[in-house]
Amino acid sequence: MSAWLLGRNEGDAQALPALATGPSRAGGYLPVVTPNGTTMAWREVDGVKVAHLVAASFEHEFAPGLRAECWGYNGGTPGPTFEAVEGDRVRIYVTNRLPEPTTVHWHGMIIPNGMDGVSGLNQRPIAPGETYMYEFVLRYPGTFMYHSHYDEMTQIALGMVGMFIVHPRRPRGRRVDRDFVLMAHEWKLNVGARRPDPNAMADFNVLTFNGKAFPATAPLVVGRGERVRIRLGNLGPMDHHPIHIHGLNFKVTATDGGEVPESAQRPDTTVLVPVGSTRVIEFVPEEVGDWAMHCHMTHHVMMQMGHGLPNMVGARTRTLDHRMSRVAPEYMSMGHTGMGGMGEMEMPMPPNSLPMRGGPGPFSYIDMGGMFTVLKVRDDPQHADPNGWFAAPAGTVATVATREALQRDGINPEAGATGAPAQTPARPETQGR
Ligand SMILES: [Cu+2]
Repeated sequence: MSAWLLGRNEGDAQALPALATGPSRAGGYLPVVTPNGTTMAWREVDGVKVAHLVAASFEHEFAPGLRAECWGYNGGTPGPTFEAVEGDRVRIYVTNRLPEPTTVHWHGMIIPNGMDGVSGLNQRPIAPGETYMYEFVLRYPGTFMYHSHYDEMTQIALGMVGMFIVHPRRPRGRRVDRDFVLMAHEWKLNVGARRPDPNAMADFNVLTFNGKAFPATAPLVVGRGERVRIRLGNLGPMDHHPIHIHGLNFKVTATDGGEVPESAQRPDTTVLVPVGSTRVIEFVPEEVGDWAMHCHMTHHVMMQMGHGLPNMVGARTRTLDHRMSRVAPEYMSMGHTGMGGMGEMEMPMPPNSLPMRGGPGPFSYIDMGGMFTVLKVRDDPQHADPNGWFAAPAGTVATVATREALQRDGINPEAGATGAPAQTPARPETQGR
């Protein structure tokens, strides 16, 4: 990575790039962090920032135990995050090592038409083995993306996506202390399959942030009182993702179309990130802890096994289990009391598959997986262990109600919600009588 990439907002002139000639570079910028990902390295040639993208197939790990042959850039999906400054001239070489042609489109950028990358419309597709050159000036700052624009259904579904951040030449708006890039994606990977299915139009079963499904998503560690920016992007095939963060509220400060005027920013706790869009959110967390950050679509915090199951909730399974035991002694009906806890069961799994959800947590199994990560707000983020859990002060964790507390507050667990005796006692049908 070039030294100038380390320039920060503090205006440290020593950290500035050699080609920083204009006064506007004097501010430098705070580099973005792409959890589980990488930042593209530039080479400077006569004042132009030069980079090389290689489109190829590679083996990608969504989470330990789940791998697939994906397509992407420089061995990653998403590809490396581009990061540059408004006004920069960039020259990006694209080598195609895929078995079919490809192109790269610079999503949201206003550049000469012939650089826009739409196969057939703006250029001839890049044949396998060829290297093309894109060159343009980054006229506007913002949070943009890049992706294939040839055989989009296949290539985007297989992972040909990435983010492109352009910092303003003259820093403006409120300075942030943390700046993250998170790209949502969705995949259809049949249990035991080696490749994601690009023909899927629904029923995606692996949901990812920056190519990883929880528990493989790296947590975001931030400080209490810090101003945090998260640049969300979505180039999944079909689904919009309502991204929700616990323990704080944020404002959408920009999209891939530009900045949102302050007068139009409203507080929110969930932001919908439509396919083909970026949403930039900013917030200042005031409460320390481990806060969930996830897509709020319940099927997007599931893994492969959580889909396509028969509805067993409330089923009386005793007879079924008895009959099945004659042909399959190991057989055990599941899901008739609800599906919580399924992810943590020690069950034999088919090769290359993950249970329906989840990962280990500090109290018990966390039964969300997929598009889920943890925002770790700490008083001392510099020294926080990213893998460590929040140590909650005594008396601040929900726990079982004591008899004394129940009596003190006049709560009768046997009574209905209104305090009147319950009309229907808990039904024993789930016991399979
Ligand atoms: Cu979602």
